Amino acid sequence: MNRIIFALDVYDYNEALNLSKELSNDVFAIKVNWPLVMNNGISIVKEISRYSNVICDFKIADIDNTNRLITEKARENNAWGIITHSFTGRRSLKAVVSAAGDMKVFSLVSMSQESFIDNYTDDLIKMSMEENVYGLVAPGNRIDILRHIRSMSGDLKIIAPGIGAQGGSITDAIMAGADYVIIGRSIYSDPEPLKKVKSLNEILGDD
Ligand code: O7M
Repeated sequence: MNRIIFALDVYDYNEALNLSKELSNDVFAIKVNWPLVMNNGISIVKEISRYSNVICDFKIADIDNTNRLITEKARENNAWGIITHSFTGRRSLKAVVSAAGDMKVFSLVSMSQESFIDNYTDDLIKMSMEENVYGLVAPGNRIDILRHIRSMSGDLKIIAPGIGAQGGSITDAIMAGADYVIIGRSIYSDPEPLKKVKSLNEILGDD
């Protein structure tokens, strides 16, 4: 089982495709964020989906109708999952879940940096569970918060950024309850990204 979600935060088309092909067998999913989509268009999601599960990290944070329009575009382009904010409230979250169809919806309930969202994390978890999301985004570098979120979130999958470049430890995050860790710079800035992924998988005891 692979527990790494690779954060493909690059601009360049060829670099993105080459990294996707190279790493796809050794990661659980590839997370695509605005920098890549802004430079290449949404169709890059479909292209990468030929190699790996793709999670569209669009951190959707708008009214219900706009959330629906964004979610539909990710779905049309074969995304496996989509990440949405939840602080915008139930109506907005419902719109994402309903437009997502078979796509997995991950709701962000706490960030890897301190933010005002920290004041509402418990409410956001409860609402996300009531709205039947598939998983939550929780900080892998703020271990007490991650542990608390794990304790409140039942069977929901937790995906956790903040490992490596932001100071978090991959083993601490998994021990605190993350199902998957999101890792970007520590992999794509390494001179040998595949070797790096394999060594992280070894630390986790994953092949
Ligand atoms: O490993 P890094 O620090 O290079 O990359 C971390 C990735 O996780 C990067 O794509 C961020 O946008 C994302 N992320 C955070 O770093 N912190 C958060 O609180 C939330 C996310 C995220 O993935 O949200 C879904």
